Amino acid sequence: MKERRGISLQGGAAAAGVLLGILYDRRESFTPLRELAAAARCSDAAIGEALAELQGGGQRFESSPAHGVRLVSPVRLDARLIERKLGTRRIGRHVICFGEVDSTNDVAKDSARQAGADGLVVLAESQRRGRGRLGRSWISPPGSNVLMSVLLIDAGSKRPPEAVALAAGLAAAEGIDQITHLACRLKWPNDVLLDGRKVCGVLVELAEAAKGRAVVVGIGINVNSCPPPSRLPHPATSLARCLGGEVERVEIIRAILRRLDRWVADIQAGRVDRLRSAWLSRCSMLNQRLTVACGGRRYVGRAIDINPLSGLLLSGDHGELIRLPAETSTILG
Ligand code: BT5
Repeated sequence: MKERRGISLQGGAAAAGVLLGILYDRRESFTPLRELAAAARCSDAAIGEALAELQGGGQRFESSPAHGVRLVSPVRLDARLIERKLGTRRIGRHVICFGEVDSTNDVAKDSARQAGADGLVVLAESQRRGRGRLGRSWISPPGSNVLMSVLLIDAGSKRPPEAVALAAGLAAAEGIDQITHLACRLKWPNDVLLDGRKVCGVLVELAEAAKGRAVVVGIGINVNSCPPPSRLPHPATSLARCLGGEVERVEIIRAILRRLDRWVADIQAGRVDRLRSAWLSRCSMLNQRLTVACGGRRYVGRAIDINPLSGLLLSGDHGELIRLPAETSTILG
């Protein structure tokens, strides 16, 4: 490390994270290399090394001899961009981004026994075996969407994963709305909808931690693309389709992690009332007549309550109360 006028000059490797943040903030326009070196407080040579490191990690740049360089959108996900200005207490203390994995939920599960893994966030540009609930698959074209898992380790906690699943769907809806100004709705148990079409799904699974139990919260969001209708039984949409243009993922991910951090803290403290009312304010299912599949059977009735801890409560045709758990229920209509 060299010193110039009292400012510490960073070497190429250390500068890459700083440089990435600067280029991300200025991604709308080109920045001359000289200006980048001054902003990143490093030498011109270190800028060259840092750009090469970022390119090796999959970032793409556009460069012009007259105007400098800029990042090409959508920016490849990088832990340094997600962690920057995150400001959460628990979630996102560690972030890892992969090119391709089988499933981000599997990576998070495999990390559950490691010390200090609580709050880990795993992201991938694509999944070979992305999954939904009950053996279904999650399909996502590579390099364009959010495929994310959050690991929560709670020694001895009796907290039901259902509450975390509702919190994750709500956090996704809130984070998307905050950044895009769209208006996401929620469909019990785990779908986020835009214009009545699925834009995001949540899969919560349990894992063994070194002490007690871990919960893995998987969130898949169609940001810039969604699977073709021929591959899905129900219509889906993407944020880009709703907004009419390509969308960056970094701010959306950060906004979701912040909301999830808050809701998980509430659940941890045994406060689920606010979660319940915020969730219900985005859901139009109460008082509707629903058909629900659960455990190989079909149930029909009017939805009279949705509770983060106990699930959906239906009033059957003969006045009987039917309680259905989030984990194993699917709304058929
Ligand atoms: C879900 O299950 O919606 C949970 C999806 C969770 C995906 C994330 S991605 C990161 C993490 N790692 C994983 O491996 N999974 C999680 P479910 O309610 O069972 O819905 C699955 C159904 O949604 C499928 O059977 C398809 O019909 C449909 N589907 C699949 N891909 C979709 C997509 N991209 N958009 C909309 N619908 C989709």
